Amino acid sequence: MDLEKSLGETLAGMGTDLDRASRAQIFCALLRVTRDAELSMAPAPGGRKLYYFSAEFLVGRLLRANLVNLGLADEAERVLAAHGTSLAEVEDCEPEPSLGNGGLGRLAACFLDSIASLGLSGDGVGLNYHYGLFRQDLSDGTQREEPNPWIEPESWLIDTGRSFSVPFGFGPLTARMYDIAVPGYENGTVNRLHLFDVDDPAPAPEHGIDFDKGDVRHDLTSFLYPDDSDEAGRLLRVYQQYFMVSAGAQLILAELAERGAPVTELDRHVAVHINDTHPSMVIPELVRLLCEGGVPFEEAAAIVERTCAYTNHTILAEALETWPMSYLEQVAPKIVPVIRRLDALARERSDEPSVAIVDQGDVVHMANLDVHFSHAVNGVAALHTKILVESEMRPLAELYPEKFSNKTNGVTFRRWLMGCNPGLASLVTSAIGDGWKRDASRLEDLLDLRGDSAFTQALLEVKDANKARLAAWLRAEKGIEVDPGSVFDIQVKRMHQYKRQQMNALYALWKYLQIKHGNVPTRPVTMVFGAKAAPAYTLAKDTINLLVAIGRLVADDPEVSPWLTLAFVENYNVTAAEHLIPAADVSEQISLASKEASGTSNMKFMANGAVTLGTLDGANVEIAELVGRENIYLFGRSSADVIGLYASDGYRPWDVWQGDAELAEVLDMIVSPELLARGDAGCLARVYRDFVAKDYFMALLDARDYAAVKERCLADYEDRAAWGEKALVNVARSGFFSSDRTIREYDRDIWHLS
Ligand code: 26V
Repeated sequence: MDLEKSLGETLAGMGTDLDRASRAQIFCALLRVTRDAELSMAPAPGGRKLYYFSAEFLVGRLLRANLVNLGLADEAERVLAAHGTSLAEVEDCEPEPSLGNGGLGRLAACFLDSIASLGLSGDGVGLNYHYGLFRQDLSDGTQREEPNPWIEPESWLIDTGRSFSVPFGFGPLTARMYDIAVPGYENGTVNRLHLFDVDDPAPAPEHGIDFDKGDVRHDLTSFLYPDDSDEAGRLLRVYQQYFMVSAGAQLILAELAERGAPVTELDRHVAVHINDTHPSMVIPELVRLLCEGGVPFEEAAAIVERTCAYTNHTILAEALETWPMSYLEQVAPKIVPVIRRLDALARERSDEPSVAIVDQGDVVHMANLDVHFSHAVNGVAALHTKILVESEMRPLAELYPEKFSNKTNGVTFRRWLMGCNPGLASLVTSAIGDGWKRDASRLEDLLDLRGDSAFTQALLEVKDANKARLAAWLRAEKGIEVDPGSVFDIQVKRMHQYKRQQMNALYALWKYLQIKHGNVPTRPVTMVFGAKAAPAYTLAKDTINLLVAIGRLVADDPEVSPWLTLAFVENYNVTAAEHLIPAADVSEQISLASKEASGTSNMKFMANGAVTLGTLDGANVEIAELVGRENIYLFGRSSADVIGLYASDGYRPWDVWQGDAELAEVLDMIVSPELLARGDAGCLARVYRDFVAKDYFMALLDARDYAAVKERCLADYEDRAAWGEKALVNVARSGFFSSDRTIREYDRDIWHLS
């Protein structure tokens, strides 16, 4: 495509041209040109076709990613530069959808990119949330949630004109199908992300995210994860899930019919992937539809079992979904008898109560349903899969050993290196050629440059440039001042106790006291946080308040502020990540060992030359194996120790702080007059009480080791040449974490698409 010509014609149609158009007009024209080019491109040729069902697709902005994959990014930069602007300026006009919460949703987006880029036939299936998860407002130091509208008159959504009727208990509701094109990387194929929507969506609430949860016909697709603290909210989540899977299942069978195949051949032509338990009702829905098509029940169940596969993303009990049968009777009565019969079939296979689909209280265990009626089940990192098989899902893994496997997560290097870090991408290409763009494992060729001081110096210079760029972005977008000459230590992820942002907060307070006592660091340190808290998760919101208060305390103190900055980046999202990750020196991955299924920001930071400071948890274990102990900073109790402590109920936080005066002093700071003057008394008191009396995720247990290893890490940073080598080894070994590798494994072992 001649981009300049198409862009010129589109702008002419809008009554303007490249020299006169506003950035918003140029964005709009680029969107149209890209989207329309994609519409005319062929889908990946199929053998089997994959449908990847997920409640979340955290796609981020799409203009740059689309241009990269269409091979038009360089030309776009050239054309825009010739007219006095840049892709960075133009893409700032693109609203970012928040169709996801964290790693689960971002993984789904990376997977779609890799599936298309490998030329595989596979579409996403999800919901078109109009106001997303929420936009985070921190203007008064505590999180307030606001709607995040993102659908403008001109958007990436394509109205397919297709719709399906979803049989709810109250009657049928139409699901309209909108598509977003998913182009492969320079391979001419385009897959699709199907987002289902109601016919007549409700307008955004005026303030906050409170809305009428009973008005399902209009509000079903308003928000991702509506508040589930009351029954209406929980029912709405079930409505959302059934809406997604019923429409998706009908689409699958319609496309199967279009291919001229009988429904009994579903598994020969189709692979269905269930991303966590939110889409689990696709199993009974497909069985129901096959039975309607004349297939006997047991045969239908067997076909569906051969079609479906399930990924578990967490071992936290709170996230393993269960639904009272009474909810399903109200929302999706047609699948209730199907679930009861599937439960009976499962009981023929095992009489162990813990693996039943429907328990004695008539509650449906979605993960159990998934394992019984999928042919493949996987965890998302080696350690996570081991814990699933050996403890969390042991009875099921013993029943179906052949179903379980590991698929270590990955990320798309097209967004997370080529897109967000052009400086590093071109340095790498100048050193080893551009084969790594198609095969990230080629990044290992960089290892030959160990000991080449000119190259490590160039690598450090790229990092410095990215830090300066981030500092400018933080000032312009978030009103935050940081010193680009300081060490950038970054923790960005969902706010959760198991991820232990609160332990990092203790480090900040300890460092503050150290500096007050005259122990100033060799170089200033900038601690950066970004995180959204689930709206009903009080302690997570309290921790945000604590971090913001510490940021103020540090900034207000002229003895400390030259040496320490704590910046909390409001409304952390994919766009913020694309600015933060390329600029990080230290990547904070400090979850309590055994609790983080995988983590994926750890992989992105590594690929961008940050060094990990972390526990041996999730994919950190595999990162450590790849880079070697000298290129990662590890601390904390092992997963085996932690699992043992939970089993023996052997952890008492007060034993830790009562025996450690320095730690007790740091804890007292949380409720000191200085912090109370800068934070919310209720929030700070709750955080303090949780630390001293509960500390379920054992932050105090690891706090000393964490601080000691972090100090060693910061000291090592001063040997610039040695640090440059660490960064080099991290980039070079990151190729394993390409989602292309992950998707090849899913295809080889589970989907068999090609
Ligand atoms: C969490 C929440 C919290 C807010 C309210 C609604 C809700 C619903 C589901 C969940 C579970 C989130 C599961 C998740 O995101 N797991 C993450 O999956 C990543 C991709 O596999 C993995 O890297 C992370 O370790 C894991 O936490």
